[in-house]
Order: sequence, then structure tokens, then C-alpha cells
Amino acid sequence: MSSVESPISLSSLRPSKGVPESRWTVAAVEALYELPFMDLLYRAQQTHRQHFNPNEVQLSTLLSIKTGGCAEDCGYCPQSAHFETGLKASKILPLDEVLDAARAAKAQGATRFCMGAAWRSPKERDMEQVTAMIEGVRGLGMETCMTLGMLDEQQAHQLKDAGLDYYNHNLDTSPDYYGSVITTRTYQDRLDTLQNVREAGINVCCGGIVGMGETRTQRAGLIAQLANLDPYPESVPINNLVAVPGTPLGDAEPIDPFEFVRTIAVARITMPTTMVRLSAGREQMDEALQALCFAAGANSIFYGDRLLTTSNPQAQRDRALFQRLGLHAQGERPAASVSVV
Ligand code: SAM
Ligand code: DTB
Ligand code: SF4
Repeated sequence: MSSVESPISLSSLRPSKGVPESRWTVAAVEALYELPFMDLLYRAQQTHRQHFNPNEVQLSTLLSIKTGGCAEDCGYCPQSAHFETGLKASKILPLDEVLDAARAAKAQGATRFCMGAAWRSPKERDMEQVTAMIEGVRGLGMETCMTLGMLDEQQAHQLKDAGLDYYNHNLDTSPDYYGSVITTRTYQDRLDTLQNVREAGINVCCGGIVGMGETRTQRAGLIAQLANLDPYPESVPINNLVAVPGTPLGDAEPIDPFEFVRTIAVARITMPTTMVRLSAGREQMDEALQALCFAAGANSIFYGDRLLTTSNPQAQRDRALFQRLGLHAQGERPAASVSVV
């Protein structure tokens, strides 16, 4: 039987004349979004399989090392002091609690431990504590990731010297929608932090959130920004908004699930070698939707029953899903493969 090719070739969706080959225009990214769903998934799968084992998923566990009371006004975030969400603010966790949580995450199979703080940026006095956490978690044989807000050059070097593997700092949305969501720091502030992280030699984890009332063009605008970072991030978290009552986005209309899958696929195609992380919002998704996200090229998840302040599927539930789909965690033995003649 002959195969039927889509009438739209990917080369026709690459950047237009006069734009350097490596840059994605928003229009080119949007044209990917507009492909028939099956064609888009096929493209994403092709790209994914060129660079990764499609049955392998990397597991990171999150811990909030300093919760709530944040000075920023990010409209999606339950930890902002600007909104009444009923969340109790707490001080930075002691080192031994952080290491206990990391040990537990490792025992469950996580290979990376991500520590998040509700800060605009770390203060001088915080740096000693966070660098001790990096050293301690690395000492357990895990990869480390931190997300602490904005970093200057010196702070980025301090984290690198302590052995930090990844720094997460999201662009969150497109430049033109950004001001509707956050007013206390600019898009350029975020780009500056990303540059400091990159120049210090730390792997960049940078993505965004969908389902905040943005248009498809704005989702394409976010992906184009990420894909045009030079080099693009090593890890790209795609968060589905967790709508928390009390935040300005607490009543946001959920995004069409297929549009979410499309976002994963478009991230995979535009950033072929990055780890695309299916991030916040999995608790609100059913198994079939998560399976579609893996089929679209997601190859990393947050693992463990909490994100920072909201819930995430139980580890056991993820393990059961992996078994049903024949997926395995990075660093673990693949499920037995059967050859089909
Ligand atoms: N305070 C630091 C910062 O903003 O850079 C680090 C922690 S902050 C909670 C990390 C990221 O979590 C945000 O950039 C945002 O993308 C994501 N996030 C926060 N609240 C969310 C929500 N309700 N739904 C989905 N993602 C969310
Ligand atoms: C990211 O992009 N998503 C994670 C991680 N980086 C730090 C955070 C999701 C937070 C969801 C809301 C909460 O649990 O507070
Ligand atoms: Fe603060 Fe980060 Fe939440 Fe923004 S996303 S309010 S910076 S904790």
C-alpha cells in the first residue's frame, strides 16, 4: 500500500525569505499549529524519534523550599502576596528537610530534584542556604534544578560553582500578552536572567503556561521566542494553567485539550533536541490526554504528588500509566519489547 503524504511540506513552514534559516517567525509557528491534527502529530513523532527513545520519560520531583508571600503579581500564581488564595507563607526550609525530600524522591525513581522559591530574586543572605542545598542534593547522586526568580551574573556563577545543573525561569507567554498577566517585572528582565544563566554555563529550563486566555497567535509567539533563543533551552516546560481561586486567572476558561497537545507538538518540532516537559496541569488531565502528549513529543514530567503548592498525580498512578503505555523512566530498564512480524 502506498503511503499518502500530507500536501503541506514542513519546508514550506520554515522561516520566510530574508529571515535567517535558524529563526522561527510567529507566522511559521502558527502555520504548524494549523496543520491537521494527525499531520502535526506525525511530524512531531518523526522529529522526536530522530533524537530520543519515544518510550522513555525523564522524571523530576519538585519541592517548594520557600512558599508564598511573593512580591510579584504573576496573575496565575497562588504564591503572590497580591492575591488572597488562603495559602500560608512559610520561611525557607532547613537543609535537612530538603535532603529528606530529595532522598524520598530518589527512592521513588526521580533523577532530578527541582527546588522552587517564591522570590522576585534571591537575597544575599539566601545564597548560602541555596548553594548548600545544591551541594547536598548532588551528593545524593541526583541532578539539581532551581527556580528562584531573577538572577544577576554573580548569583548565576555562585549557583554554577555549587554544581547546579539546570535553572528554571519561564518566559510564561508571548511578549504582547505578557503585560496582561504580570506587571512587576518585564519580559526583558526575564531574558536578562536567562542570559546570565546561559553565560554561567548552567543548563536552561524555560517554557511557559497556556490556558491563560491567550490567543493561538500568542501561543505561537511564546514558542517562537523559546525556539529563537540561541541556543534554545535544554528543557522546555509546557504548563497547563492550574486555575487557583483567588488569583486573577482563577476563573479562566480551560484550553481545548487538543490545543494543548498541539502546543506540545509544536514545541517538539521547533526545538527537536530539547526535553519537552509536560508540566503543571496533569492532575486535571485524564490518562488518554497525557498519552497524546507523550505521542506529541513530551518526554519529561514532574513526578510526585505535589508541584509547588498544588497537587500532581500520585507516583503510583504515573507508574500504572507508564505500564499501560509501555513507557519507562529514564535510567530504568525498558519494558520488554515484542517484535511484530
Ligand atoms: N518565583 C520564581 C519565578 O517566578 O521565576 C520561581 C517559582 S514560579 C512558581 C515557577 C513557574 O511556575 C512560573 O514561572 C510559572 O510558569 C509556573 N506556575 C506558577 N503558577 C502556576 C499555575 N497556577 N499554573 C501553571 N503554572 C504555574
Ligand atoms: C514550571 O515550569 N512549572 C513548575 C516548575 N517550573 C517550577 C511549577 C508549576 C507550579 C504550579 C502551581 C503550584 O503548584 O504552585
Ligand atoms: Fe512569585 Fe514566581 Fe509566583 Fe511570580 S510565579 S508570584 S515570581 S512565586
